[in-house]
Amino acid sequence: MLPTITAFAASPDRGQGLARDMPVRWALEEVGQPYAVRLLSFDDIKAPAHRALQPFGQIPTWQAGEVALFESAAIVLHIAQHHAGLLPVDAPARARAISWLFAAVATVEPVIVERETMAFMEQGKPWYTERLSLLEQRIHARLADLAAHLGPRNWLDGDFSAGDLLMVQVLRRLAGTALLQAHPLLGDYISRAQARPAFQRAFAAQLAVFTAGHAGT
Ligand code: GTB
Repeated sequence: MLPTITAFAASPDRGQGLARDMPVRWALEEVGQPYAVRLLSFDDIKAPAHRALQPFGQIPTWQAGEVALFESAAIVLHIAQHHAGLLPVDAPARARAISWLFAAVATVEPVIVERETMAFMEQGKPWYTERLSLLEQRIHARLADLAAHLGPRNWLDGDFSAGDLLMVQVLRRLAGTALLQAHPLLGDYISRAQARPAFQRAFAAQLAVFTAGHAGT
């Protein structure tokens, strides 16, 4: 059964692999599972047909047979649980890898997204500079703890896992910022992950959507 995912027909990330179909594509590539993509407009994602799959009117979704899922991390976990390659077989190590998956989206990502949202929505407000600085201090604290854990390891816990995939995807949102440059171990970690052939195939696939949408412009 070929799974079908949804992605933006015209992604606001302009092909940088930051929209949330990217971790799903990457996970599918890691496990060698071919997939189909249904491209949607902003109007499509807010229409009732899509909301039946994704109650918040967002991408991505994942469908295979009777299983329909939303939330990128839940989709990555589902893929990892049903295919070899993204979770250890050993039960304690598997549970730890799942903890890292949740750490990525529940502990590291929220403050990064809060900073992005604030920078977008609150520019010019009297509190802007002070609040930005506070958020950046919180991000630094998370990154410092993550870098301290990573130390000389290649990956968060043993082999590359779904936890690394989501953690790297979260950290990629900070690409090019001083926040990330202050933690070179994390930059190296991202580079190692981005060198994986599965990452490169997923990145190329979502970039091809952007490029096709802008052909001749
Ligand atoms: N928690 C959900 C998940 O992980 O699946 C969040 C899904 C989500 O935020 N989807 C976004 C969406 O559909 C697209 S990816 N938004 C429409 C809406 O909410 O109305 C978010 C995204 C887009 C662009 C960048 N970027 O340019 O860096 C990063 C992330």
